[in-house]
Amino acid sequence: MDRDALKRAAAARAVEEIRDGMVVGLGSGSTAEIALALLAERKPKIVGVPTSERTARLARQLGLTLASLDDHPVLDLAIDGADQVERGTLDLIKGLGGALLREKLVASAARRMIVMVDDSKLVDRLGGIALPVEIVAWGWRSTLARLEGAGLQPALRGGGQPFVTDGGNLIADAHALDARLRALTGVVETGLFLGLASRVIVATPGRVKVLDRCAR
Ligand code: A5P
Repeated sequence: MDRDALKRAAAARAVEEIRDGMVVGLGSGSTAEIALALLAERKPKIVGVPTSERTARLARQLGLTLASLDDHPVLDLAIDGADQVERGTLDLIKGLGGALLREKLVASAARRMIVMVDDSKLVDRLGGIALPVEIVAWGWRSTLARLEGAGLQPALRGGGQPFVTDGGNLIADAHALDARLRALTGVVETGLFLGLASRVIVATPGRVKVLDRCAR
């Protein structure tokens, strides 16, 4: 089974949980986009809150009704992909697509967050991949130096042509995990999603597993 088929299997299972009348956070990334297409086929009576301009454009093309997080500060559900999922805790690394700030705002506003992944994303312990860190564009060199000083070995995403987020910020990919780095001046948000996923749907060849987070 190829990776896209696994993403589709996970997305299909997540979409089953969406009911008419819900306000649903719409994630970003390739798996979330597959879920959007599957959702739109059902012509659901939902309101979607997109986590990126790209997702908003696609959702509009698919005929989904959209609103902003300001219109709906509390959502019934958010569905999204992830770059890594820790078994047991269901903590996540997100942001490879650069939408982590809005994704985290939407996930934090949702009563439940359902994450869709293929089994390659499931790990015993988060790490071994870059942690995306969204930083303020103004004075970014100074912020990058602060991240460097904290031992995070950051690399500005895009290098000479920096990647700019929907919020007008930049992304530094850090090579160490540290939940405290949010406290550094110039850091807007990180891709560490701790305690946010309620359920993770993991597609493996031949089987879709549903992992639920236990209360801590
Ligand atoms: C977007 O910023 C990310 O957080 C994505 O949700 C994450 O990178 C997963 O993307 P894929 O579904 O494309 O793997």
